[in-house]
Amino acid sequence: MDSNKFNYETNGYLVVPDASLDIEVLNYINASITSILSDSRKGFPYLCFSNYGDKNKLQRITQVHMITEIYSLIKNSSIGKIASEITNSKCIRIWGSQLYIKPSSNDLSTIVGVHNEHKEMPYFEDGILTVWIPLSDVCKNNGTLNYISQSHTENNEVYLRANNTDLNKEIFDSIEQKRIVSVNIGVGGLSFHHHKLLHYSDVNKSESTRMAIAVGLMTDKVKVNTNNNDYGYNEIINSQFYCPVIYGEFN
Ligand SMILES: O=C(O)CCC(=O)C(=O)O
Ligand SMILES: [Fe+2]
Repeated sequence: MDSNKFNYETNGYLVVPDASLDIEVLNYINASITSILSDSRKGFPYLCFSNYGDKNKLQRITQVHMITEIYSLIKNSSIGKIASEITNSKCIRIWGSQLYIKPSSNDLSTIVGVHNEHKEMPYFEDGILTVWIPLSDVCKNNGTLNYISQSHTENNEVYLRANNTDLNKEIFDSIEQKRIVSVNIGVGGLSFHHHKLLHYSDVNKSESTRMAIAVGLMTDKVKVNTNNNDYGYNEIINSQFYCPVIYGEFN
C-alpha cells in the first residue's frame, strides 16, 4: 500500500511538507487578508464572520474557499490528488472551509479546544476529511495544530462533552503525552486529518498572528445523515458552485 495512505489510515493524519502550494500566493494572502476579506465580503455575502477584528479572541471566517484567490490556491496544488490517493476516491470536492485567525495572546479564548469534525458536523457520517493549510511557518510556539494520533479509531464520545473553548483538562489527563503530535511545517506545507481524529490548537506565544485555512473535503464515498442538523448543507451538497470539484469528475 502507498505509504501516505497507510500513514493516514493508521494515524488519522498525514503531514505533507510540500504540496505544490504557490508560496507567493500564500504570502500574499497572509499579508493582505484584511483587504481580500473586505473585497470578497461585498461580492460574496455568504462569508460568515465570527469575532472578526477582535484581537483578544480566536477569529473565524467560514466559506473562504469561495474567494477566488483561495479557491485557485487549493485547486492549483496537489491537495486534490493526495486526498484522492489517501482515501481511494476518484473525485474530491470541497464541502466547506474556515479561516482561523489566532492573534498573539495568552487569552484562553484564542484556543481551539479538543474536537473532531465528526462531532461538529454529524450530518456527514462518513467519507470526509480536512486539509489544514497554514499561511505562515507553524510550530508549537505559535499555536499550531495538534493531533491525538490514532484517536480516529477509538470511541471518543467521552472526550467530546466539553465545549470548544477550553483545552478540556479531562481529555488531557487521560491521554498519553507521546500521542500528541504537533504539526511543525514551513509555509507551503499542509496536513490532512480524518473527520474522527481529535485535534486542538493552543495559544499563540509568538509576536505575530497565526492564520490557517481548514478546508473540508468530500470523497466519492461521502455518506450523509439527514436526521442530524445539516446547517443548510443538504441544499448545496450537489452544487458545483458552493461545493466545487478540485480533483476528478463529479457526476
Ligand atoms: O487552525 C486551528 O486552530 C484549528 C483548525 C481545525 O480545527 C481544523 O483544521 O479542523
Ligand atoms: Fe477541526
